[in-house]
Amino acid sequence: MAPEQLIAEREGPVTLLRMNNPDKLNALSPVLTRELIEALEEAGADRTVRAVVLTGEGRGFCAGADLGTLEQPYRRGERPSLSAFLSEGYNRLIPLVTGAPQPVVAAVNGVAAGAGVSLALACDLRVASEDASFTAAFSRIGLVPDSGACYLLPRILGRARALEFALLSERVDAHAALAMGLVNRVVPADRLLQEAMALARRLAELPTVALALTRRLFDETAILSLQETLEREARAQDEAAATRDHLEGVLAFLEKRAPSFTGE
Ligand code: T3D
Repeated sequence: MAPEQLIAEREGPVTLLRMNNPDKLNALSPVLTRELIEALEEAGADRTVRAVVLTGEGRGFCAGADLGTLEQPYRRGERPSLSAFLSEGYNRLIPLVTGAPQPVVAAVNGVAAGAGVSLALACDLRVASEDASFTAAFSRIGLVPDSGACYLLPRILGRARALEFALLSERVDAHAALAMGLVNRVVPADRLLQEAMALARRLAELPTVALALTRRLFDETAILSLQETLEREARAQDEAAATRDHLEGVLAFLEKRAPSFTGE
């Protein structure tokens, strides 16, 4: 069945995923969540995909959970389990981003709220349009940050800034987001996709396995001692060293030429 709320395109080694539920600022409806999961599973299984770019259609990047899905049960006085909803949806989606075998770049075109911020934070790098903005949003509706935000926000912003962002749910514009370290770079709106794709193409030329292992080490070692970190690094180094790209990198250096990485 053709995707309804996600447009997936392939440009050479880069897969471009456009969330396409613009009337709701790309809120994560059950359909969009499922389609994102399927598209990321597909990209993850394809070794020729060397980078992924995630963006939104219209004026939103992603407004988080589709609150419309809660309207009917809440008006009927029912309180469906949100943890069950999370387990089936976002808790499957986020690890597909943070654990993708290739780098994932968020091209944040507009507002990101709630789980939409979590989704952007789960990506390896964030390029924001000057029109982008960010709000935790959870506290405004009496919820706690979810979809990995409690892990990602303090690590990316530091505890004090993360708490301010999460507790107050103020709307932070693109330049303030850059100053906070929430995004890696800000570009004019009309250049966003061009810049994000150029960054993705650059990443796609790098040794993909080593990049994914680097990200995994950063995530795993955050809660480990230095000694445990040294051991994890050594084990991962054996995995990286077994790749063709490692061999190519060393030989290229010794032969004083540019390396040609293939992701193998
Ligand atoms: O199951 C669970 O819910 C648990 C999981 C929770 C994870 C979460 O993500 S909780 C947080 C959910 N998200 C929010 O609370 C954000 C809600 N939206 C907003 O606060 C604002 O819309 C924004 C700050 C994102 C943008 O504001 P603004 O003024 O630029 O746009 P707007 O006019 O509010 O929104 C435009 C339309 O999008 C509007 O529809 P309409 O009136 O034109 O028909 C609005 O209702 C719709 N929309 C925006 N966000 C959502 C949404 N529709 C459904 N769900 C949304 N999250």
